[in-house]
Amino acid sequence: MAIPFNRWPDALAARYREKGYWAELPLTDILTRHADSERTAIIDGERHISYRELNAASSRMAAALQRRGLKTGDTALVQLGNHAELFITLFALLKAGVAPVNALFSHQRTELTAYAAQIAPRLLVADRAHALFRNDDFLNQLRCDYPTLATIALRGDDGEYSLQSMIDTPQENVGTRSSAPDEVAFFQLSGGSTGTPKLIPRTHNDYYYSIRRSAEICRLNEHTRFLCAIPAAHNYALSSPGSLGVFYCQGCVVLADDPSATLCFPLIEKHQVNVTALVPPAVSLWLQAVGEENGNRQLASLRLLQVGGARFPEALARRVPSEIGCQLQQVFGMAEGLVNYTALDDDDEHIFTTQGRPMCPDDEVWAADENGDPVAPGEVGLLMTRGPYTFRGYYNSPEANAKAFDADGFYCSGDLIVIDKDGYIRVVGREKDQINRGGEKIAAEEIENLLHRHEDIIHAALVSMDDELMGEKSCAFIVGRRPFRPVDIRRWLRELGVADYKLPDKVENVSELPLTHVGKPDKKRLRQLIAGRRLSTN
Ligand code: AMP
Ligand code: DBH
Repeated sequence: MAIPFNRWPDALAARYREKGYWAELPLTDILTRHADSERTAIIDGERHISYRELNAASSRMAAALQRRGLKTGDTALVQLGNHAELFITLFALLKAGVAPVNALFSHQRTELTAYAAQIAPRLLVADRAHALFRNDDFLNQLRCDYPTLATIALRGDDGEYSLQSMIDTPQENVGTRSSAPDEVAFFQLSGGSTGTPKLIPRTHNDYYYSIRRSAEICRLNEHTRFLCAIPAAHNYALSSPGSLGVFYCQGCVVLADDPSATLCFPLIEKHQVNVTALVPPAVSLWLQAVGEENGNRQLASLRLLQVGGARFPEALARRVPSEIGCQLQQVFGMAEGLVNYTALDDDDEHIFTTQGRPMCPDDEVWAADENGDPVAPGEVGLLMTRGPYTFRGYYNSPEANAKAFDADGFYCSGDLIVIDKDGYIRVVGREKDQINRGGEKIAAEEIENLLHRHEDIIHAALVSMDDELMGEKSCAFIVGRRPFRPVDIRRWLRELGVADYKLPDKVENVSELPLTHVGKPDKKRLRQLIAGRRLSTN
């Protein structure tokens, strides 16, 4: 059975097909088009995996899954870090027609439970190295909650759940059964601004277009050697053009656990990496490191540095070409779809001061005022968009969709933008209740809900505060029956099982929260308070 999702209206779908954006191919084509290639697809530590091996390994796993009863239209919850198994699993699932949610490795019990609740997975793929899977407690809970969970596969397990044996065991070829190109291939994660993390259905057709077009704009080819040092499952790292864009062009993906200079610089030198993608705080650290001994020399092979995920200050942007010694590209994207790039041959002013232009001629993007009408040219407004790879609705979320879309199907991302006369976009702010912590998004409401579960917390509000390195950090204002130390708050949230990046960086005890005239916490006022006080970080 196909997974239900909000489809594009027929007229637009016909247009996207006619223009060749929707190529009617499954995402597995990214790999199978190179099925016989001996070129290296992935370098993961000491392992070099060729396209032929990657294809064969994912086919064995797909066959094993089909033998265990998984079928087209089923869903999977996957949590793997930056390892080859993430891609083997992704292609295996696509070949078997099973749609995964690829949770980030930093996610914990709260996030995984919320994703599982939405998709009722038939398969779990996870890593014994992750704290949640060191023992079987969480597995047993999932088993209990989802009696239809057919299979569990764990990286690092040599017992009955072994992912490795599923990948390695020869299988009779049962033929692939990927879902149809205009159906859901997998779910992408939204950064969110509401209480529960939302899922974004992505079809083969729309996602494959976004990958092909991104690879074209970034001029990838079979000589591309891409360092993937940010979370590989994230939309940016996966598709802008990311690892999938590199595979499409038969290049090589070098995997790293994190974007630290100490880890990445030697990898860049050793594997002659020529493209990578970072978030702004990582660039700051790289700029610092190149000033130190030999840093720049190790980066000699690097040609293109992409920066996205959060606002990249112009002052830092200007330093990239001279200090890191490569071209800069700004990327402004969202897991919901729309991606903007500065072009490689844009002039410096556009590259340093804008977040680029929409990648597709049929991306419709405009800025709306508070009444939903277009603002005057050059004025600030809310980003509204629709197009051939921008989703039409969160999975199973009619209420959220009623708020996030206008009557014509334009998605409002919550970003405040200015569009210049040439169509270049500048991100100047945000109107969604979200904190962008160096590219990692925190939905304030999700954390506030967890805080409110504490019996001694009467009221809580999470707001952003400026931070030199991260761009933004989070501050929790607490009205409590007693004062709370930051460690108390963080421990409470950790016990509830939430990703570390969502833990408040600062905690402020207050006797009451300022309210807006409609009685909601006045977050603007709270942000001013924290900026004004400049209290020492705790
Ligand atoms: P997500 O919904 O988690 O995929 O996050 C997408 C959001 O990240 C966008 O709506 C922006 O708020 C933010 N973002 C991504 N790239 C940039 C960028 N280059 N500059 C500023 N904000 C960005
Ligand atoms: O932040 C993002 O979500 C993002 C940034 C750059 C993204 O999804 C993308 C490019 O595709």
